[in-house]
Amino acid sequence: MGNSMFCYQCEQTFGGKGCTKSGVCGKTPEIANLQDLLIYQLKGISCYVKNLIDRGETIDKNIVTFLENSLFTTLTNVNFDSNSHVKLLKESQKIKESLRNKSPEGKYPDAATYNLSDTKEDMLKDSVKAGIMYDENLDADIRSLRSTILYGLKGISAYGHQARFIGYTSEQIDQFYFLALEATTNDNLTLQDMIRMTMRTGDMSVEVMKTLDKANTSRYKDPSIHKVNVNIKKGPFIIVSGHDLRDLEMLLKQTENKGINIYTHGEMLPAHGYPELKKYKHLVGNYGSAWQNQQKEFDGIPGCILMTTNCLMRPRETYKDRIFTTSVVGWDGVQHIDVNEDGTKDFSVIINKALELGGFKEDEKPKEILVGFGHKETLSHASEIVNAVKKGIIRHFFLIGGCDGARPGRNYYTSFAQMVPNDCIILTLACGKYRFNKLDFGTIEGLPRLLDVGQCNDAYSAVRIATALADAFDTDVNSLPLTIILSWYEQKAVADLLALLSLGVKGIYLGPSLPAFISPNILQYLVDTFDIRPISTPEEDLKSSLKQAN
Ligand code: SF4
Ligand code: SF3
Repeated sequence: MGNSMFCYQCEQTFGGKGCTKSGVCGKTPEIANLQDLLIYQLKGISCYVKNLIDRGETIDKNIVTFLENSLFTTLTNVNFDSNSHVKLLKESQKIKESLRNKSPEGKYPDAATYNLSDTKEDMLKDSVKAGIMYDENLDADIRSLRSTILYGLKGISAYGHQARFIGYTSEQIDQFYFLALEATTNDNLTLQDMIRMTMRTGDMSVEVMKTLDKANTSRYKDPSIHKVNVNIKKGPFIIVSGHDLRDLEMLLKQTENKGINIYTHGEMLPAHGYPELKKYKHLVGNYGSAWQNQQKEFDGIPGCILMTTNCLMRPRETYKDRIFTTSVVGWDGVQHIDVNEDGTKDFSVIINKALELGGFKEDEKPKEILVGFGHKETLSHASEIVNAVKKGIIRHFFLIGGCDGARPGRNYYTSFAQMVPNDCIILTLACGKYRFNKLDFGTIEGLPRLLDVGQCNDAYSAVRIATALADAFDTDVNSLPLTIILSWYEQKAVADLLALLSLGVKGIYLGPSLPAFISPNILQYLVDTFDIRPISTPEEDLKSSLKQAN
């Protein structure tokens, strides 16, 4: 022990089975094992909290926040710093003890009765029993559903964290974290119970995305069409990556009139569509492409980068002094911006560093793309869209959503988008779009053929759009001329997938590979119940989705 680990939570997992020596993502066995133990602690805490919930007691919000932050910390590409993990582990033990004192006597699972060791070395030894594969006798399908629920919850925690930071929460989700985690330790639950809990995770994923949509659109107003320059401008700059709009807003405020340009990166691109963010003149554009190109694109740049959520990759030495993390994101040796008691953050170290680095020397010729097709904007064109479909001008819609992986040669989604016939509309969301969103897809009836709905959490917007269109055609979402192609990489995409399934959406094309944590029987269940289709080739899948529709 010490050098081994087991993690299979993301799509790039080693050999499509599990990372056992080190993470393909850069996660060391030490971090992986501390994460296992942290999750074990959260499960233990949840057993006590469930008891309190059952007795009608209210949960301390600090415990909810702690649990949400801890779950988010263990999401792929978020935190690689062992000190943050040890700190969270110690905190978890305090919380556990306080809950234990309030709980009735009884039989609790090992995760609840375990007491954290004092040193990191001993914690690492203990972590063996927290491993996913530790109980060799556990039924493979139960293990599969326990993992699916846990990963769905991790995705939910990321969205929940973002919404809470803006001041929006949902009582249902706050409770669900504990109920679901308790279920993953409960040996009395049957396969049927676990399937129900998995679908419930999907319901809660819809609920959290709805809460986050409310948070974002209340604070920053509904997104509307906006052009974004994807080339650079002269001058000092800070690049903001990740999903957290409030971090971006605070940084925009603190950099006003300082001669610093702010660029979005990756999943922050949709920020340009929000009126209350795009109003800042120094939010000048979007930098770089997909997250997996960051090491090359950040190499030696004369400015700073702020990582607000996933996806962080090992920073090269050429920019380690100018990349900063905040919230739950962390990397050993990379400067972290903490949040103050009142929710504010002080970004002056980044600002000073950006000024010192001097920035880009020249303007590049601007190149613009469009963003901002959230539910409100897109549905403001509903009657044109419906008429165009009725007249046969628009034949089909393709929603190409989800995350992009790091593997080179992942051309399926780009090829697919390029092959979509001219009389069809492509909707995009999340970060899977970066390999094709700068291509020109032209227009159809005055509407751009490529409409970007937003971040991965805007799957909620896509659902709103689909439901409204279904209503307009007097049918249901599954009968619309719409095909959903979902690319999954990390656990937010698991939450998104479960959300769509819980809404009864059928016939989703899922790729680039199937999750390693889905057992053959569970896959069969998903195929039988939801007609989930593993992707094949763009040609085949395009043909079958258009055929299906006719
Ligand atoms: Fe492997 Fe993904 Fe886990 Fe990283 S997060 S260790 S790449 S399965
Ligand atoms: Fe992407 Fe990391 Fe999933 Fe919002 S930024 S999604 S992978």
